[in-house]
Amino acid sequence: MKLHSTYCSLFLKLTFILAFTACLANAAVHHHEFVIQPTPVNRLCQTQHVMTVNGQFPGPTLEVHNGDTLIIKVTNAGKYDISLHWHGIRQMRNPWADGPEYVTQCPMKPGVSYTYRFTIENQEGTLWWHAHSKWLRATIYGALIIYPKQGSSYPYPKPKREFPLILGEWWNRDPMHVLRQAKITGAAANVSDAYTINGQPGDLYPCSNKDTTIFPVEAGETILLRIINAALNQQLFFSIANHQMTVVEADAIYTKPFITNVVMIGPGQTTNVLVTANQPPGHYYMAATAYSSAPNVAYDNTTTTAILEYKSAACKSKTGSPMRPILPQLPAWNDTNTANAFKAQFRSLSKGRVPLEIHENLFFTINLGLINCSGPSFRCQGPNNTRFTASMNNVSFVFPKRNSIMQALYQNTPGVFTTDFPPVPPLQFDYTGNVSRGLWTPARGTKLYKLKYGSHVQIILQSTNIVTIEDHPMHLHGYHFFVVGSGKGNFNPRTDPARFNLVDPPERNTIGTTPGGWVAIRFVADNPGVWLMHCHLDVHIGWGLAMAFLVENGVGKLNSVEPPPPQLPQC
Ligand SMILES: *[C@@H]1O[C@H](CO)[C@@H](O)[C@H](O)[C@H]1NC(C)=O
Ligand SMILES: *[C@@H]1O[C@H](CO)[C@@H](O)[C@H](O)[C@H]1NC(C)=O
Ligand SMILES: *[C@@H]1O[C@H](CO)[C@@H](O)[C@H](O)[C@H]1NC(C)=O
Ligand SMILES: *[C@@H]1O[C@H](CO)[C@@H](O)[C@H](O)[C@H]1NC(C)=O
Ligand SMILES: *[C@@H]1O[C@H](CO)[C@@H](O)[C@H](O)[C@H]1NC(C)=O
Ligand SMILES: *[C@@H]1O[C@H](CO)[C@@H](O)[C@H](O)[C@H]1NC(C)=O
Ligand SMILES: *[C@@H]1O[C@H](CO)[C@@H](O)[C@H](O)[C@H]1NC(C)=O
Ligand SMILES: [Cu+2]
Repeated sequence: MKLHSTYCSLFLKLTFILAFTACLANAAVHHHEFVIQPTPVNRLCQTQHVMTVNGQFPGPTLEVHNGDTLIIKVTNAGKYDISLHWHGIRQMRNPWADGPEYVTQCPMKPGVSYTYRFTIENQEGTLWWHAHSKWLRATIYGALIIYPKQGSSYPYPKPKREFPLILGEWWNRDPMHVLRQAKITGAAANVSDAYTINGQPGDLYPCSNKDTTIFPVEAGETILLRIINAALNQQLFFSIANHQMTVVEADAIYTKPFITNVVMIGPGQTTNVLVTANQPPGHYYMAATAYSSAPNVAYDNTTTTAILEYKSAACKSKTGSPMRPILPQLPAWNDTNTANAFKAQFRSLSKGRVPLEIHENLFFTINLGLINCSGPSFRCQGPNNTRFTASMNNVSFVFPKRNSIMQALYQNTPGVFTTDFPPVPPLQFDYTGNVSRGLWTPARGTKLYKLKYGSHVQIILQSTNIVTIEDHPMHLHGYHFFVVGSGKGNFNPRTDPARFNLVDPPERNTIGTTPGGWVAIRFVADNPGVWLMHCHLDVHIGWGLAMAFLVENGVGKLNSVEPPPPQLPQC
């Protein structure tokens, strides 16, 4: 037994060295410089001064191969504290490069630079990067495309062309001002004035027509759209007039291909689709509009468009009849059935790695909430003189202010966080029923949940009817998780697990809680560090809809968090 394991570990080490050498032969190191700076951007007939990277909106697209290393020097030449997050990158043993402010690093103050260094390990597909400070990600985001390792290819026919298609949200104000107003009033922040595709609202908005994003195709060819939802606060439906889409990948994991007329995508998620230009040459609108799962909640009801343009039809006017593009039919804003049916089609292409034996059986309620307000009335503009809040398991997450959790952990600084996040709700109630008003106000805290290295974790994310039911796109940093099941109403631990898909469940980094229902996820805690889990609607994370895991080190250096890089920003 002993001999065998020594042999195995020797063998593993050898394979590791061989693989590592092979990697070195092929892997590239990409250097980038990002300067955060105020930039005038003209949209909807007016100019806003918003923060961008290098003056670009959306920001630069990063293109790498699986196995490559990125070294990105970020300089904050703006007026707000900021940090950047490489959304979906696993950052194995390297939480220092993950980015959420006050969690894995202190933000960069104006004038400060910080260099993010990380290597892509066994991930390929579409991810993205964005600011992880306040509402700065409204304008600070870009695509992060990971091609297969040099010499390997996609598990689907190579498309003729590829395009990032980034959905976003635009305010006729500096988004930081919109956030500030909401922080003062306690009410929900103003909804956006437009949605955008690659930064452009499109033909249905004023003063936008001449800049509408165009996706050129040759008749007959198949293209790949790398759809990213970078919107701050809104799930979106996306369709292309007269063209079907074949979903092949989501959140940088290949899926079993399936055909659809509509994609529903939550903030934080990515979805790759193949589109074949098999229609009469012409111009076809690609459009996105809100999927708003909460009844009675204000949302931006506008529609953004781009144009799929057959090259042979390019010279003809896109507006003059009969060439005016056709609009696709989009689902109604509240079409939860279509959203759920779309989500239900995802299957992972590879199978067999789902953890079957569970060591940590967690149950997290995802709650909005209200705080009864006694201050001046301008600060109590939530429903019936309240302020909005949100929580998981009744803990409204408070981001530290004087240190980051990772830095406090590494330096053994007490008083920054505790590790008593509850594994189950402190109180059981009819989660999706009529929740008594007395239960709507959560406690506050910077509470983490500790996980042993390598433990098998299952979490039931249960949406509740506190204030309203809603689809919350829950994002876990540092991991991909298997989505093994979902359903309506309250999770039933006796009957629901029997229906779990443990064969080929999709793997994601962001999944919506079924509105008025639950979703079950599993992962192996093989990445030590502090990893935030939160709702990717920024309006909700600001109210405290977050928690963090502290995944302990395993045995030996290769299973432990790396030492912090030089020049980590200080708070
Ligand atoms: C929010 O919307 C209200 C009503 O339309 C408007 O009066 C206010 O100026 C807006 N605030 C911001 C910060 O955009
Ligand atoms: C969108 O909302 C605005 C104001 O909330 C309303 O006036 C308008 O009719 C709505 N438009 C559509 C297409 O529903
Ligand atoms: C969706 O909203 C419309 C009003 O905009 C309403 O008539 C319809 O009943 C709603 N559908 C569902 C499924 O709630
Ligand atoms: C506000 O108060 C009214 C009247 O008591 C009640 O009908 C309504 O449900 C309350 N709204 C919230 C969100 O508590
Ligand atoms: C919810 O419960 C409260 C009392 O706890 C009651 O006043 C109210 O009518 C109930 N609402 C519904 C829709 O059942
Ligand atoms: C807040 O006020 C409501 C009545 O408006 C009451 O039902 C509830 O218990 C109060 N919550 C707290 C935490 O005081
Ligand atoms: C949350 O905690 C607060 C404060 O301890 C308590 O008043 C409230 O009833 C709790 N609600 C739930 C849903 O556990
Ligand atoms: Cu949310």
